[in-house]
Formats: sequence, structure tokens, C-alpha cells
Amino acid sequence: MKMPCLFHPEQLLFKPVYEWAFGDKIDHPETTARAENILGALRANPDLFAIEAPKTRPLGALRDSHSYNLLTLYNTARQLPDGETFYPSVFPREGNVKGDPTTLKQAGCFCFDSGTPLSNRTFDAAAWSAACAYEGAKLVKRGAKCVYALSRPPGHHASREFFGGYSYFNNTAIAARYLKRTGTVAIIDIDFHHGNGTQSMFYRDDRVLSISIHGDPREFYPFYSGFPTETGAGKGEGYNLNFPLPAKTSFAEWMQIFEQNVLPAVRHFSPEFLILAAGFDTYIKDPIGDFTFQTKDYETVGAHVKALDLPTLVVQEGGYYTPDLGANVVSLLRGLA
Ligand code: SP5
Ligand code: ZN
Repeated sequence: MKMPCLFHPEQLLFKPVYEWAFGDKIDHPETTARAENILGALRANPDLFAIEAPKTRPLGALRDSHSYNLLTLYNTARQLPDGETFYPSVFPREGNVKGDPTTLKQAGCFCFDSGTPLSNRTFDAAAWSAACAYEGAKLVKRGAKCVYALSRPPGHHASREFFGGYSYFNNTAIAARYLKRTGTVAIIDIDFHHGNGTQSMFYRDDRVLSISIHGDPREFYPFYSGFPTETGAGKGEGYNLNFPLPAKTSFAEWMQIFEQNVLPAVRHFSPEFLILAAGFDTYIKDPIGDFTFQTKDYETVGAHVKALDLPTLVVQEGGYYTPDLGANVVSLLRGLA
């Protein structure tokens, strides 16, 4: 049985070219080459992986998980000329500002950083990226053991009303929202960065256990969330877990937290479904992350996740050392297969 892998070519139409990082203009890390490198690595293993395109964009699910204003703003961006990008760079500090999502200049009302541009293709690429996770969730619900959604652009920083962190629609959260209709869901987010958007979407939810293991927010993006004190609220109290780790954390140190805290929490919750929000910016050569994983380590992670013996959807998140990204993805999926 080959592992289903989901990807749609229209995901490649959105091409951010640069971002402002602490005042410097840098090449944008979230390139189309990332997805192309992953596709190449999947195609090189035709005995293991079956690549298919999602058939439709899940417009209803996008509306269920995200605000009307956010969708309207992406629609407004479709008026941009080809090849042009808009970077929000002015953000309101007052919480009660009502932005106008039909005016691109007010995009800062719906965004939280200046590294996440809009273009006339943002909506289509991000909607197809979400479609991969959504159709992947459907396959898992229908009985697939493990499915990989090659979601790009990524999603785990996007909340109901805000985009940022290269994320427009929260692909992982959209899949979790679908799966939780028929059972409880655990999300393990292993991206280098805290999954702040995913956390916010299930913060008051006791049907979705949201766990993130990431670089300490005192030092790393997104800086203001991902602390261990954020444990959920209301009936969701206790269903959100954060494990921040210091710069230069080794795989052995990471694995110790994973085995002693993350996996036992999932086993205790005993969900019907598992979603692995899989970022590879923990890789030693990653230009943004600061951990020291090697390619073979992802296979070890995959094998430990497989041992949970849960129907599993893997959703692609970050990972910016493009030459080795596909190899790292295949390593993880080999462990899960
Ligand atoms: C999905 C995901 O992984 N999003 C990450 C967004 C991180 N954005 C902030 C990047 C800051 C770049 N700093 C460059 C430092 C180079 N040493
Ligand atoms: Zn990341």
C-alpha cells in the first residue's frame, strides 16, 4: 500500500521574492523550490508514494476556519498586477480597530508581521495548499493509515483572523476541524517555530489536543507565544501544551522531551486521529531555525510517531534549507510507513 501524497500545481503560482528580517532585505525563504524539491524526492520513490492532486478547493472549510475579512482581503489582493507583491508594514496597536479588507493598504489590520506578502495568486495557492490537508484528512477518515499533505504555503502561524509567518490559511487546523467532527484529534507540531495560529484556534477546545515543541519564544519567532504557561482555557484547559527549547538543542535533547512528555501526552489523550504538523526548520543547515537535526533523525521521529498506532495526517509546515528538504521529508515518511 503506497502512501497517498497530496499536491496541486497551482500552489506554485505564488512566489514571494523577498522579506524584511530585522531591517535587512533577504531572499524570501518560503520559495516554490521548496515544494519542487519535495516533489522530486517523492517521485524518486514511486514504490513508496502515490502523488495525487486534490480535486477541489475547500471553500466552505476555509470560511469555517477563517474570518470573512481575511478571505475578503485575499480576494482584494487578486487585483494586484501580475508579479507585484504587497507587504503589510503598519499594524494597529489598538485592539478595537476595524480594518477595511477591501483596501489593501489596511492589510496590517489582518496581519501580524512584515514577512508575509500578498499577490494576486496568494488566495489560489493558499487555498490549494489547504485543499491538500483537507483531502488528506478525508483519506485518513476513510481509513488510510498515513497520508502526506504537501501543503505550501505553510499554515501553522495563521489564526482565524490574522495571517503572518508565511502562513495564510491554517492547513493543519482546517484538517483538524474536519476530523474532530467524528473523533478527537491530537496535533503534534514539530516545526522549529511555535504553532501560534493552531494553538489559538483550539485554545478552548477539549476535542483537539494541541502540542508544539519549538525554539524558545524569548529568542525565536513568533516571540510572544509558545510559553509553557499557555495551557488552554475554558473547557480546553489542559488541552494545549508547549515545550520551548533553547538555541542549539541537539536531536538527543529534543528526543528526550519528545519521548518523555509529548508522546505520553498523546497516549494519555488517546485520540481517534493524529495530525503531525511537520516543519523541517529544525535541520542543522536551516537558515532560520537553530536546532541541529540530521536527515536520518526525521526517520527516528517518524518511527516513534508510527508507534502511537493512530491514523495519521502529516501536514507540511516550514523547512528552508531547500537542497535537503525533500530528503528530510522522505526520511520522516519512511519512519512512518
Ligand atoms: C512556517 C514557518 O516556519 N514560518 C516561519 C516564519 C519566520 N519568520 C521570521 C524569520 C526571521 C528571519 N530571520 C533570519 C535570520 C537569519 N540568521
Ligand atoms: Zn517554522
